[in-house]
Amino acid sequence: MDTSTPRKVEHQQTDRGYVPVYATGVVEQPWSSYSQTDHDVWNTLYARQRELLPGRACKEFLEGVERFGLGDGGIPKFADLNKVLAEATGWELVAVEGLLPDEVFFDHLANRRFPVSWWIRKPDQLDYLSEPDLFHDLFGHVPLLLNPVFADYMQAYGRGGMKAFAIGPEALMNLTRLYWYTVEFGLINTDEGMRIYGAGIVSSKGESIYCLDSAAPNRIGFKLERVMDTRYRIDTFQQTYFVIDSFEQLFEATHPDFTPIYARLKDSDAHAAADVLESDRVFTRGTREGFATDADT
Ligand code: HBI
Ligand code: FE
Repeated sequence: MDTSTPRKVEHQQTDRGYVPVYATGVVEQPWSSYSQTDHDVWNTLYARQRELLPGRACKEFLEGVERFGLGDGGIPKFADLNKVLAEATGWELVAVEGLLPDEVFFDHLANRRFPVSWWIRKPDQLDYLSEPDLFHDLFGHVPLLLNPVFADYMQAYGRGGMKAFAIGPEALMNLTRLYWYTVEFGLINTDEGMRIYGAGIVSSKGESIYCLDSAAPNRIGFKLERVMDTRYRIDTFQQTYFVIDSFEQLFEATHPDFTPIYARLKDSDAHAAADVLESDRVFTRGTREGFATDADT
């Protein structure tokens, strides 16, 4: 494990605003240095979401939370979680300082390593912070890595990211939108009804409620090119949620070569986050109540 002190290489405009980005960033989880306040923040956020998510999050996510024992009290040790994860799907958590350059991030995913920020937010940041912290990454992203199909999707996404990075910034933007509308803010249809699987939602109390209960946002059936060609917002709840029918559908969407798709999308004006198209499979057309009207990302 490269534990060299990560250098802040620059501040980078990312999908969470303008945040420091680290060259490599892989460090040891400094578990013994967490304060009681840090453990209390984890326990508070965990208890809040554990109370809220049954009936909202998909069962695969809730099963993952239980299998990891994320609620056993205090911040979990990555080494303990990695024993469970390695055996289940061959993934490994690596502790990082924070957001990584896209190509570094993709390389981790392509090699079944998931970067998890080692630090946790402060008590006065319970409801919003600009960068992904330990709770967002660990509670939000890691439970689904126990699901073999979703784990395969995440690796395929990383491989796709490496290719998109080599093609250029427009391809990368298309792929970042795919991550945003699935891994971060995705919904899934189940026999019990629409459920959440996106990490950005399950790690947020407000959006865990809003994404299913509010009449304001659209909920539209997932289609790869539609998602890749749709802008998003980083500063508000989502204006559109895309809904998959299964994780198999998501994984199969990554099978074709994306190069011709990038070529088709290169000259098209991306759709606004709130748009609904004639060709959309519309589950709910939002009222747009409270929507910001300034430009999307
Ligand atoms: N780095 N550590 C970390 N975690 C992320 O979620 C992350 C990242 N770098 C880039 C990135 N996400 C986004 O560009 C994704 O949309 C690819
Ligand atoms: Fe995330």
